[in-house]
Amino acid sequence: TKRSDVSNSEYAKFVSQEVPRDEVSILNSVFSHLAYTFHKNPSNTEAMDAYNGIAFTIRDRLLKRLEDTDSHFISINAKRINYMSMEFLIGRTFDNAMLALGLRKEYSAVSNTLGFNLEDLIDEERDAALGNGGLGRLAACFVDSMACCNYNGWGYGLRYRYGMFQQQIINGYQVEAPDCWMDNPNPWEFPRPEISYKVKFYGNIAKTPSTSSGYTWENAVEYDVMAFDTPVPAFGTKNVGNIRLWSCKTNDLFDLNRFNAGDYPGATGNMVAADILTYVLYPNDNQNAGKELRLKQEYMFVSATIQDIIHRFKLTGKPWSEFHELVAIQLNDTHPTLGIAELQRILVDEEAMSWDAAWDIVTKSFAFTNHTILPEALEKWPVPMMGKILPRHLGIIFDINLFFLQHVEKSIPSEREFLSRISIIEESSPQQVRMAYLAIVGSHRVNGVAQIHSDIIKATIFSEFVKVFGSDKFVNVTNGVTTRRWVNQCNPGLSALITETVGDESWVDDYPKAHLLESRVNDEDFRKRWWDVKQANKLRLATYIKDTCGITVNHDALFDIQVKRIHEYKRQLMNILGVIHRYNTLKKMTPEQRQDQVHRVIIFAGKSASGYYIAKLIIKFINSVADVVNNDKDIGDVLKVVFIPDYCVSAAEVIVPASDISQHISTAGTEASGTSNMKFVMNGGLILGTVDGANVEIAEEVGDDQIFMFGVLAHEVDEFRFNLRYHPDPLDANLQAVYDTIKSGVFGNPDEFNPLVECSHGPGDNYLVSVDFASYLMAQDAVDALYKDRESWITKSILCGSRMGKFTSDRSITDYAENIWNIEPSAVDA
Ligand code: CJB
Repeated sequence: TKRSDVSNSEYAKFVSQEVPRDEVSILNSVFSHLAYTFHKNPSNTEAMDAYNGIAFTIRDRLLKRLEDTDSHFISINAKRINYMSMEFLIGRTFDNAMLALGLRKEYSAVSNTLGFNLEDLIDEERDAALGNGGLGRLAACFVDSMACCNYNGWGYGLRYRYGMFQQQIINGYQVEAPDCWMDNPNPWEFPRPEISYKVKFYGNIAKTPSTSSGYTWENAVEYDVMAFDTPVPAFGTKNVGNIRLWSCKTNDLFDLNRFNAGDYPGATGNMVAADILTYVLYPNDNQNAGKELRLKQEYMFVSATIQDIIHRFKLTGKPWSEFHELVAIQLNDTHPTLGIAELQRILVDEEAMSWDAAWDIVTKSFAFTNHTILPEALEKWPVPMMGKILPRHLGIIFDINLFFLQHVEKSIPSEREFLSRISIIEESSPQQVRMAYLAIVGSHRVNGVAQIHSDIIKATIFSEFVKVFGSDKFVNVTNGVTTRRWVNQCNPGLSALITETVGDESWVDDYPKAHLLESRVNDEDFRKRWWDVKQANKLRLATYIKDTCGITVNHDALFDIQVKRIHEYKRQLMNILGVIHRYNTLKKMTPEQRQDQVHRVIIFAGKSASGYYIAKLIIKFINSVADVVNNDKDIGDVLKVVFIPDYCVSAAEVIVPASDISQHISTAGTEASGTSNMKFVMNGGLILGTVDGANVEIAEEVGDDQIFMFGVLAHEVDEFRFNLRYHPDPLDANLQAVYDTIKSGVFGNPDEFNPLVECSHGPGDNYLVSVDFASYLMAQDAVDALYKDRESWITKSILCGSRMGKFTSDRSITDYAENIWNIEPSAVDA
């Protein structure tokens, strides 16, 4: 008998055992980790140790499921989705994992036995904040849904040593501090040193007629890149997902010669250079900074990922012609677009394939998701920079472009102008590689993230490509959010109500079932409990606000929330100008009249990119207004303004369930989708929004009359911008009064805030704040009026909450699977 046969059969016996689920076994496994992983016993176990000890037992379970899932999909030769994203905004994993495993109660009892409250242990976990905002959170929701829906899907990304910066508010200003999230042990990842690839930069291209492609990439600098796997717990199935994150290895980079010569810092020079590659997440949302280090990060990420995909494919023993039947690669925005050139390079340079055969494989495998039309976000890389760092890829991109333009010339008689408009290479000085164009040309499908956005990209930024490729290549997949985290985990009160109504927990992975709530809209007892759940969530948020900002707010007031990245197009500025209008109006009233008004707490949170001057000034302005309003004795509890610092996933889990109204007020046509709008409504909050992104589809689902919509429409925006520039209307009197208040100096030095005045009216008002201001205030009045009528408010809240079935990310993933990936689900147990 060969040794491997014996151990294989013993191993098969071992893994086929179920891991015990009773409290005593769980406690013993926790003791084992405390003692042998962390060198602790119950008497010297602190909260952090207890969290780690428990989390490592969950990790064991997840790893077993990951192993089972992997073996299952390998055994059936399943196609795999490779979701490539530079960002995964995961947040915390602990609570989510316990719920997914169905062991929360047991773990709660085990925590008590150790002398801790489970809720406190949950707060010990640091967020994995490897993303900026919506795009990164979408990727995390999608990996959750791929696993829960039993698809063979993996996320691929980068393991940043420092995630999204921590935001402190000092004297009202945003101050950034590093997010050292790796300082503590991370139970949710495990290193895979054996999975490592070489990634090359720089060097030159030699013509080598002896090789199949005729080119060799020489004299490059090489780094080793290594995998870390993060299993993704899935609810209602034994499948688990995986996010494979890459990090640079530094072990071979120590320079012994310099070390022996006494140059100790010099000896580590290469190690530092390698490490820096994955040091930091660029904190830009909807903005492209164009930095060389970012280009290197992107390439390191795509090169390791494509090599890993090819490695796995080769293990199947299938011919290259079947590659696209086993591999789907989804580009989450343009950041991983170099993957197209990388796969083409490997196929023609290293696998000796003809250009056309390789290109056929590439275009059948890749698909591309666009998330924005903002010009400043569309990635372009200067040709000289790319030529220096990735000389072979630049050559390949030029060839892709040449063949593409030749094809266009042949198929549609075109003028030079047309060709230069659709060229992947922009003829500027210096020339630039337009990454979105490369992504379109190299993919078989391109999708926007909400219907209005998909329509807009076809009609505007990509319209020429619709002429070339036809309309069918461009599809819509409306975003969604995972109901596991965004209802079940973050809102236990609501979750219990839905479970009771549906009869079991099946709604958690079949969210359309929440429509059953509607049948209880006239049930008095149910209505009262619905209201009480909201009040309890508001109390929880009020406590969080007290703890983080020191401000006392009354949870009986209407909670009006706008939390998202701070960006001009999202118009937090319009919100705070509206707050000043409210303040002015209240000041003019008698104390009795004031007390009669709807009491409001206006809550903001969100980070600004560190180099974004106007967004940072908006944060300071909100805090300056808050200082005045909150300390005005005349105003008291009638109006409070709060800026919660350091918005992140775990903060959102407290904030989202507590809204009465949330604001999604981007200039029409600018917000591709939005996903927090979905989360708020699922949690029984109403929305005040513009006719933009997914607001439009939410209105379709819940009913136009259920949500508060206002503002100009997307197709009117250009004309309004033109008029602001050349034929401005007189300024709205309310807005003028708001400016007068700012200029009076009540909120501090008016000169400091003058740039905000200038960019909210006249020719500087690119996002049409002055145009929408009057209709915004009217919509706010309608919100007040309805809130006074509590019964109507509760009715709307129930109806909206029950009609959100469409917006689960399970539906989005099923759309991708059916319309883009051509892939079937398969459960491990089946
Ligand atoms: N988005 O978060 C980002 N970052 C970007 O750089 C570009 C777009 C957002 O993506 C979300 C997911 O698709 C959208 O819901 C959101 O509208 C968009 O701004």
